[in-house]
Amino acid sequence: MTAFVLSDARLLAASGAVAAPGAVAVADGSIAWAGPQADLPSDFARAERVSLEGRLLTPALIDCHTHLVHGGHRAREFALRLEGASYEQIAREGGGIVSTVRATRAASEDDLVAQALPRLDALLAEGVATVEIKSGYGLDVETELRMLRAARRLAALRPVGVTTTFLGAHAVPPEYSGRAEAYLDEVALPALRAAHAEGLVDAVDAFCEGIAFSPAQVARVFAEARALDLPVKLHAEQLSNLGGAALAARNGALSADHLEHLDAEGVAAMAAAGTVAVLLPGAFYALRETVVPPVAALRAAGVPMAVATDCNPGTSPMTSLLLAMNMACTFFRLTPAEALAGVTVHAARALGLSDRGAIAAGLRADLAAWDVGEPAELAYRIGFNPLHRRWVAGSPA
Ligand code: DI6
Ligand code: FE
Repeated sequence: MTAFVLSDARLLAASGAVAAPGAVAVADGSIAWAGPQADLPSDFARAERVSLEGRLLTPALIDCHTHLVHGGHRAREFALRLEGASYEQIAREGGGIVSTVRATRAASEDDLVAQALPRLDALLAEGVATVEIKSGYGLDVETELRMLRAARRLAALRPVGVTTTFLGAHAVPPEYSGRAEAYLDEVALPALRAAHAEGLVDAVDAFCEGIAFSPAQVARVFAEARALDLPVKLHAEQLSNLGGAALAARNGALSADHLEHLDAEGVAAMAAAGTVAVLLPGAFYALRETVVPPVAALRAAGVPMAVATDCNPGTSPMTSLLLAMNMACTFFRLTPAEALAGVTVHAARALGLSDRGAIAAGLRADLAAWDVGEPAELAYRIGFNPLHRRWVAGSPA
């Protein structure tokens, strides 16, 4: 057994309380014990010690909603939006998602990996140890699979856990314009089956919106996911209210994401199903939205809230999960403690991962030590990275 003890930490317990001095014993990549240092079991008395000299120790962060793998960028569209064009207008005129689809189809798997790596490195530098990555910029069978293969390769190139999400129902590509059903039948659903057969899919997502797929079309994607025994999640209520979150909840979704236009019925359905609300303040900010997700209602109903970057080239070109935490507090009125839970324990749940997201015996030793005194400092600062060190499955990274 290779064991070591991280000692002299300010230890963020699962309850949100801070034990100081606290210690964590790590054995074979997992947390063997965590608690007040004075209570460290004698079995670990002779293990190697690494003093954290009073630093805050939290679970490593989890970015539970990204489109990290994609070709190109959309800086020109950014400029157009600043001149007054709306996101929906640009999408209807053949820009938006479709322009990233062109760049992604033109990219080889190596290109996609090379373009994604700097974005991944930016996340890891801030203490992230698990990243969810979606497909959805291929919109043809071959490119959807290529994106997912690139995502899997990233996990082999860096110390990070990657979960993949199939998002073939992200947009209707130009060659199927006005024929969303045919696109599902001929491309998205066959691509999902092929990707699943290759072991490339951990979950299935869709974009439920007027400019994307209707609830009835999303239901078809969910039915296919269920047939393959894959969990589902949904981009819901981002730009309008189509009842997507309730549909997701009825399908036992892990999460419903965005939720700016979520209504009381959607909140109740999510609470009843235990579906996590993934808040994406980067997209809210970049689109200069004014309607905020109903955070008070979600909180009152006991819906777990996660926070993620939504890193994507169109609506959230953001690679800082700490900034997403800050924005979730400032724009959406999360407390700093809720923001931290949103990128740890609730983010793990949004991915269906029960082996990480907290500091507790038996979980993966994915840990982050910070040069801060109290947890609230992580969400409070803007554009400052206080990470001291990260451990992924017990290895310093
Ligand atoms: N909602 C979003 O904010 C992104 N995808 C989605 O379903 C936007 C993707 C893009 O504009 O490229
Ligand atoms: Fe997204």
